[in-house]
Amino acid sequence: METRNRNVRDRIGVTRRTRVEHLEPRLLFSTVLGTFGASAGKLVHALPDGTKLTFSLTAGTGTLSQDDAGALGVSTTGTTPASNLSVSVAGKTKVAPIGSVVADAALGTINFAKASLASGTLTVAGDVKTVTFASVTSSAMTFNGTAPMSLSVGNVNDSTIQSSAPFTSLKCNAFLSSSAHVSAITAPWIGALTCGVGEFLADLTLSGAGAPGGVALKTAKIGGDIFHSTWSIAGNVDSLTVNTGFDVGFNGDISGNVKTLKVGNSIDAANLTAANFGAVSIGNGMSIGHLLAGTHFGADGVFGGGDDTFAAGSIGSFKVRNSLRNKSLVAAGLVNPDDTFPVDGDESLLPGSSIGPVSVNNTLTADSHILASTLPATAKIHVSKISTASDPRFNLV
Ligand SMILES: [Ca+2]
Repeated sequence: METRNRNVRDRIGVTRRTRVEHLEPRLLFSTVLGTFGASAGKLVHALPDGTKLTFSLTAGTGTLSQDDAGALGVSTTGTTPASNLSVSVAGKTKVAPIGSVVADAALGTINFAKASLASGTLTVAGDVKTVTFASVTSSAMTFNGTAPMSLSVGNVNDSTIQSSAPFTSLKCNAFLSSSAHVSAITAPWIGALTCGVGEFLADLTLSGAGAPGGVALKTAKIGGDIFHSTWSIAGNVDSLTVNTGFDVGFNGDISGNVKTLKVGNSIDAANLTAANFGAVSIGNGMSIGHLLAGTHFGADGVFGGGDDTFAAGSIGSFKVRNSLRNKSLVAAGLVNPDDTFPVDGDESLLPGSSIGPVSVNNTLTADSHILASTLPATAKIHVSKISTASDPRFNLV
């Protein structure tokens, strides 16, 4: 093994210097290990370490196969919305890797809480009510139904979830991505998006199609940091709670209104826009952060780039427990013709835009701005009430 690894490294070294080697696409042959289901009963499969996997399906027929690389695949046929597909795991291996799950019709549940989808695919042709995995790594999940469903995916890494069905609930512990825009979630709408303590690095695209009351994201509770990702949400967001914050490389464009935005730590080198914000509170502060009401980021989905559009907007209230620093900008109804920041004198403020009560517990640096055509007469900065009309930080340069 030592020798082989060294050879691989040597070969990579040579390849980098001399040429790009094109590998033949590898065809994996798969062997059927057995069937399970309503008439076939349960199927027990032993992993090389003796761990027993027991597959069951309550209506329809399942087939377990293994490709020549050793990856297990599950396919089902003849299922109905009452079909429950599950695997139990007993032995040394606590979470069994599964390479693929393919259902050619609707299912009730896929209970793979003791399995990980690993370097593979999951495809459900029809509706499915509940899907549970312990983890998902380097995989693509595709849901082709239309009925609302719930999905729990544990720890996710470098994976995509593409769904024509909305999620009443989408839960993860972490949603990582080894580089920007590898992990992604695409769906019509999400009722409750919950990500535990881990980072949430997936691009998030919600079309808002069929969203009840136009609410594309009802509640989001994200424990860890959010960065190097793009959110594009067509519709309203009721409650967006981010325990850590938005960080470098994040752009979020929400076409509708955000009722409540709570950021536990900070908005740093990140950009978030919505038609209107209600109450905004930030536990720490903002640094090179942009929070904009009325702006939309255009076709590129990101702040700037010459394609942003500007409309009137409002921020109900804005509260920061620490400081706004490093050219941070909080604005409602800002027009920025050259679409470049920081504010440099060509901007204007659309009438009918407003920011409500403002409170910054520590510092609002001279290079940071809070801007709207209508501002409260005074704002609380540190221990003082300052007049917004005469303070350059509340006025265009
Ligand atoms: Ca843009």
